[in-house]
Amino acid sequence: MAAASPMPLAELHLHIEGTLEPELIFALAERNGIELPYANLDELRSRYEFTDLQSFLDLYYANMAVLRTEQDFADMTRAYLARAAAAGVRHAEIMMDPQAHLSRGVSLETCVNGVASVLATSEEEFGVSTLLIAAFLRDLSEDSALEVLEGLLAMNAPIAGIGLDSAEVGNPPSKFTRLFARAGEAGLRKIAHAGEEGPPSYIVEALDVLAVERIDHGIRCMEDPELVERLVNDRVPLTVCPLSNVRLRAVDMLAAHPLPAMLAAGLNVSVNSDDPAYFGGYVDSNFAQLESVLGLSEFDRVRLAANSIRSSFASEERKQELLAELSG
Ligand code: ES4
Ligand code: ZN
Repeated sequence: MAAASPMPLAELHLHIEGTLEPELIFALAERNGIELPYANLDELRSRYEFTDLQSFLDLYYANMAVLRTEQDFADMTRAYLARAAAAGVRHAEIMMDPQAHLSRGVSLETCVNGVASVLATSEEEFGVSTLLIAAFLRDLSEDSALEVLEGLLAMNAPIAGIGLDSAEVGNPPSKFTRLFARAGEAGLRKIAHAGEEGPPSYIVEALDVLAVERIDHGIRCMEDPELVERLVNDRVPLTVCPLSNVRLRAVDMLAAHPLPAMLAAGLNVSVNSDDPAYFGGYVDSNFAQLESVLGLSEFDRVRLAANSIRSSFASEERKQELLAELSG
């Protein structure tokens, strides 16, 4: 008997550089003549134990050294789409970190075109409609972000929106007021990581100062009942990443994850994989572990999938198509 086809959903919180699997890191290092500081796969895998967000970011940025050519970015993107399609992902809004490549001497054209060339045919090739989101590193300056955004606009990069990621604490949303205003003028969608390690006030700032439409993570909203009420009333989407939160110790263990409380509060939450090559699994593994550890019901799973589709930036037509598939 064939395996049941997975539930259709949208993945809204995914860093393409976080899909770089250890095997591909070794293959690209070999192809590009790059010497890795690990003798073998097991030695690399032994580094995947994180104590907080920064300890992960250090390895995440270091491993990007193997991404040199358009082909490298394209191969990474193709591998993600194949894996995501198997997990039930039918629409993906994919973040990339251009500044993490520019700082290594890789041009905007190389990194953006490498990813975008594969996204252009993702629906035909993988059955996954896609959008590209340029994320900016909040531990760098706003001027750096503005310069890169202008570069993306000048090259007519096929981006649907901008995001804000990297080291959160000490880098509040208000640091990027001009960046988000400029993105708005350019007609781009706006999202930001907030309330992952940072306090609930960063979520408020992202909404009030940056006018974001969606919050990445947002789990720390649960510490502020007034904020929860606002997020529920305004149906603000929160793209939650359970395995990421456990691996980066934002929560102690999956059994203690706030997702069930967030659902019970009526928040518009979805389940996403964040950096699946680093956190122990793609979106299907996130769901499987939620089911086994938290006893997530069929009702909640369908609600989470519907939330992901409705909270996406896909066309109304595509949303209806996927919602019909979900209920069919
Ligand atoms: C990230 Cl989990 C997470 N948080 C913040 N920034 C990131 N970049 C890649 N993954
Ligand atoms: Zn993230």
